[in-house]
Parts: sequence; structure tokens; C-alpha cells
Amino acid sequence: MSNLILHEYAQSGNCYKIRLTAAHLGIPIERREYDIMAGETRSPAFLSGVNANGRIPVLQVGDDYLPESSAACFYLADGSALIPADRFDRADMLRWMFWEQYNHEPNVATLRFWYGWVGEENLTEAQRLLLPVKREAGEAALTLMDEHLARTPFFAGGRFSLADIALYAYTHVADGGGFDLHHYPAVQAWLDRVATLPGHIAITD
Ligand SMILES: N[C@@H](CCC(=O)N[C@@H](CS)C(=O)NCC(=O)O)C(=O)O
Repeated sequence: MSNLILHEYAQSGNCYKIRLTAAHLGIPIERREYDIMAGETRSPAFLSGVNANGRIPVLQVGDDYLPESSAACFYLADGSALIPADRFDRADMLRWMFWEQYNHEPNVATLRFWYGWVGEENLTEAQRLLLPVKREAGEAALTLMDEHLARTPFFAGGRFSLADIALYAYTHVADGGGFDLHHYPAVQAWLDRVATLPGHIAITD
């Protein structure tokens, strides 16, 4: 594999997904930190050289740049046991990763960011109006996860996969967005299951 550099903001769950995938696979990655609160991913150099979309994470593979956390995890895990061999299970893993990006992250992670980084007092009027909408959608996502995990130990194919990594990243810190995980016992049991797997690393590592 070419030399790998992760352009990141370490506390971002999206960046953690890539580090966690690499840790499970024993793949070494060089890390380069950007201060998103200071707009470092919006500089002309970043936009023209790293990601025209102005966001981290970006996995640099040799001279090529791969934005989007799910794509980067898939690149690292291609051909490994983190991606199910069965055709249906592989598609089902992708289903949960797409769902994470559309139904989970924009609610669970956004509230964590608004409360923990922006600060409630600094929210715009538009953001303030969205607070109950995102709370309800985040709770719906956690409820759906809880119902699924009451029936199966992991998200896809009954085994630990990238779907679990993608969903673990922001779920385990959902309390930062004001979500009470005690309401979701199957999610809590799954979080413990994931955190005790060999190769696991914390978001702070
Ligand atoms: N869908 C993208 C989301 C990337 C994203 O939203 N990154 C945020 C941090 S988690 C960011 O770079 N924010 C800084 C900015 O928008 O300026 C992924 O999964 O990688």
C-alpha cells in the first residue's frame, strides 16, 4: 500500500472512523491535524490541494486524495474481514454506512458539534429552530439502531464490519449532543462489545 496520510481534526468522529479501521487492520497512518474552528480546511491551499469540498477527513494515498470517511474506510478495508465476503451482507454493510451519513451523523454528530464546539449561545436563529428537529431525528436513529441490535450482535452479516465502525464513531459520544444512551440498552451492549474487541482504539488515542 502507498504511503498513507490522514488529514484530520482528531476529535471528529468521521476522522476517528478511519483511525479505528486502520487500527483494526494494523495499518500505520501518518496524521496531519487541521483546526476546523479556525477555518484551516477552507484555506485556498487546502481547497486546491487537499479537498475542494473544504472538509476533513481526507485520506491521502501517495499523491492521491480521498475525501469522505466511508470511502476512506472502504479503501483501507478492501479485501479484509471488515468487509463481508457474502454479496448481500456486503451491500447490507453499505446500507448502514449510507444510513449513518444521512439519518444519524447529521443529527447525532451535529448536535454534539453545536453544543460542544459552537456553544448553544452562539447558534444562529436557523440552527436554534433546528434543535428539536435534530433531537427528534437523532432519537429516531438511535431507536432504529436499538431495535436492530436487539436481534443481532453487529449491524451486517452478524459480524463486526465497517458498518459497526461507522456507527460506533458518533454513537459512543452521543451524550455530547444531549442524547441519553440509557434509553437504548441494545445500543449500549453493542458499544461495549465493539470497545472490547482486539485492535480497538479510543477516539482520544
Ligand atoms: N461526509 C463527510 C463529512 C465531512 C465533514 O463534515 N467534516 C467536518 C468535520 S466532521 C468538517 O470538515 N468541518 C469543517 C468545515 O466544514 O469547515 C465524511 O464522512 O467524511
